[in-house]
Formats: sequence, structure tokens, C-alpha cells
Amino acid sequence: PNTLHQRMSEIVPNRLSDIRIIRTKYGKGNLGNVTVDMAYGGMRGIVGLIWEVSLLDPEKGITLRTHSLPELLPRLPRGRRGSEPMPEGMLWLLLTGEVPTKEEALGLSAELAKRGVVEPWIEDVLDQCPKTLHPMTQLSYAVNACQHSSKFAKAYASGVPKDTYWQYYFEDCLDLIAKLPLIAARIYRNVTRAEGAPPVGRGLSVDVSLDWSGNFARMMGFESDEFDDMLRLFLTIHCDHEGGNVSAHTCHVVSSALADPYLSFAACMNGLAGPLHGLANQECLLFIVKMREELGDNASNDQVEAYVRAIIKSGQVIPGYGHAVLRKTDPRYTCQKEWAEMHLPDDPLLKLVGQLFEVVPRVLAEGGKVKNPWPNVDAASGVLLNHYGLKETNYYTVLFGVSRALGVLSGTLWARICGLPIERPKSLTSEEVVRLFGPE
Ligand code: FAM
Repeated sequence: PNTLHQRMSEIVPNRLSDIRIIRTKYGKGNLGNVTVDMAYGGMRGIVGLIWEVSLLDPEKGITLRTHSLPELLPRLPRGRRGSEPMPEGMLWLLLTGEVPTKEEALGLSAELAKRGVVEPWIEDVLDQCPKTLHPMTQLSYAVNACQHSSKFAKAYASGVPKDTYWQYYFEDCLDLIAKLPLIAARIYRNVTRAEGAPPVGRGLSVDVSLDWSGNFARMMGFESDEFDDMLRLFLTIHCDHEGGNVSAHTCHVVSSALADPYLSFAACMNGLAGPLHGLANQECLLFIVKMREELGDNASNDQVEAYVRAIIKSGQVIPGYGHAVLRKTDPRYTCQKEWAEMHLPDDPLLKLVGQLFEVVPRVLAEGGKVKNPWPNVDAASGVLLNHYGLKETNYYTVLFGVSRALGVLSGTLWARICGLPIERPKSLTSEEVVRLFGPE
């Protein structure tokens, strides 16, 4: 079968010629007006980015290379073990636009396993982190350190031609994706070790007979096939959500200065660690667990509603609900909920997830302030992880981050393939707004 690099080398020239034609034909097309409110309002609705690998539709949810999640998931190849798609297949799709064959996905899996090594001093650095250092901080720290072996940074410094940049970027992206399970598993083992126990030390390594996700699960210390499958699903569906969200956009802007994939992805992880973005999945499980502690296992919908109203009244948000772009239930929520209903129907926390779905959208929709009252990706994921014994909520965003690498590095690599320039939108001061629009 083709390797990913062979296939990319065939696709890139054709795609670049398509893009040249698109720009010649539509380059002067108008993408909309920008108002002062949009500039103050988090740039909502301003179209200002090209992100080749995915597109978010407010009604349908994410489309990955034109495929919606419900249509894509059954088509992605399964590995030698398990019944859920391999995230490697998603990576192939995002980079090439093509659903890979099973052989191609397995080949990519083997290639990632071979590349999955981390310099020993970086393992030592992680082992020296205090257990109390947030796992996302440790992840960003380790990814930055891996920059030491960036092939792109070295090639750039040696003056390679611009049209070959992407080849080195590609190498770094695959290396980084391959290293992530090892880095993230080490962080997990260190933060969950018993009080007084030593850190992981030597001896954590990738097994070349396992897939990317299987390796990650095994190195974290999880052994069951069902956990492996749940992780495959999690890592496949959290990969990308078009280019303007905080993590993807950060990766894109940092990389536009030709910072290598390690520096760009570490910055991206710092954005994902914000509570309104990736950290919401940790908040979400904590919210549900606390609600269960207060209401018990047989709470009525009326009690859940009163609880939710009290939270909103106190000025807090309901984690797992709302979205900046989506205006319907997130399909990533739906497929996790369906998995949960099939595999853990009696989990008491799942019952609360269902009750929240019945209550929260109606409550949030009252008054019309919240633009999307429906659940987002985070509303069910914590309950799944918790069910299989992954109970350390402050680790959840690391899992999100490992998955996000597939999407943001694919999108960013395509930005380098297209040779997009350094990003530099114009900013204004408030005085300038008055000068532009105010009375003389
Ligand atoms: N609970 C209570 N109030 C909410 C709310 C929620 N879940 N979602 C939105 N609102 C409020 C929001 O705080 C804002 O109030 P103020 O005007 O008083 O500041 C108002 O409704 C309008 O907000 P919006 O325009 O509907 O949403 P934004 O685009 O500003 O924000 C979110 C989008 C996701 C940050 C917001 O819905 C939120 O805070 N949700 C809860 C946290 C969460 O689940 N984040 C995860 C997002 C997920 F997709 C991810 O990135 N992992």
C-alpha cells in the first residue's frame, strides 16, 4: 500500500494548482462586512482564515474533509483489534482528503509506532514535575522541549527552498503525533502515582504491534478491549473543529511565523487549557459529580432543573452546553451518548447526563441570551472516561489535546503547503473607532 508521504507527494501539486485557479477566479470575492461590534466581540462571524481540513456547519456540526461524523465513522477503517475506527484513519483523511484503506491505515499505524520515541532527558524533565503541576502545563512543557529535535527548524536554518518546507513540516508533524501517547501516558502515570511512590523512570515504551490508541491506553495502564475502543472513538472525534477555535487558530497563527510544529502545537495546547475551551470537559464531569452528591441517584427532572437554575443565578455557566458557532446538538455529543447507552446503560452519572439534556436547553433558551442552548462535545465525555476508571478530571484535557493534534497539525501543515504568509490582521484602539465613526 501507499505510505502517507507517497500519497501526499502525489496530492500536493494537484491541490496547489486547484488553489491557484480558485484564487485567480474568486480572489476578489467579498467574504462579508466587519462591524465595530464584531471587532469587540471575539471576531465572531468574521471570515478571515483558510483551513483546508474541516468546516463547521452551525446546524450539521463538523464536516471533516466534507464528511459529517455520522456518515464518516462507519467508513473509517478498523484495526486488527477493536470495533471503533482507528484515529490513524482520521489523520490520513484529514491530510489527504481520502478515506484510507485498512492496509494504508495499518501502515500509518506501524509508522507512528516506529517514530514513537522521546529523548530521555525529556522523560526525566517530566519525571521531575511536581504531581500538582497541571497535566496540561506538563504537556505543553514536554512538547516545547521536543522542539530540540525539530527537522523543520534545522532545515530552515540551513536555508532549504521554500517549496520544500512542507516536507520537513510533515516529518515533524508525524514525529510529534507519534510521541504524544508516550508523553501523555507518562504524565498520567506520574500524576496518578501513589503518595511517596517514585515517578515512571525508564521502561515506558511504544509496542510496535499495537495501534496509536492501543499503545496510549496500555502505557497509561488500561488493559481492557472496551477501554481501547472507547479511547479510539474519543481520539477520533475530538480531532478538529475548523480553524477559528482558540486551539486551532493559535496553532495556525504561531506557525505562520514559521515556528516549527512543536512550538506551534505547544502554544495550541496552552489555548486548549482555557476553561471556556478544552478545560470544559474537566469542569463538566465535576459539575455532574457534584450535582449527584447533592441530589442523590433518584433526582427528579424538577430537582435537576432547580439545581441548574441556581447555578445560572449564581453567575456560573453550565459546562457542556453552548457553543460559539454550533446552533444544534453537537454530533460528537450524540455519538458519545450512544456509545454510553450501549456500553454503560446503568451508570448513574449517565442518567444525569440524560436528565440534563431534558432540562438545560429549555432553561438556557429562556430569555434568548444564550445563542446555542444545546450540548457540546464535553457534555458526555467525562462520564465515559470516569466509567472506565479514568477518574482524574484534570487529565481529561490532555486526552482532548492528543486528539486535537491530528486536526490542528493537519490544518497547519496544509497552511505551510499552500505557503500562506505570516498572519497579521489589523487592530484598532477605541479612540480610533471614535475618530473613524464619531462626530467631528
Ligand atoms: N451556561 C450559562 N450561560 C451561558 C452558557 C451556558 N452553558 N453558554 C452561554 N452562556 C451565556 C454566556 O456566558 C453569555 O453571557 P454574558 O452575555 O452575560 O457574558 C451569553 O450566554 C451569550 O453567550 P453565547 O454568545 O451564546 O456564547 P459564546 O459564543 O460567548 O460562548 C461558550 C460559547 C462555549 C464559551 C459558552 O457557551 C460557555 O461558556 N459554555 C460553557 C462552557 C463550555 O461548555 N465550553 C466548552 C466549549 C466546547 F465546545 C469546547 O471548546 N471544548
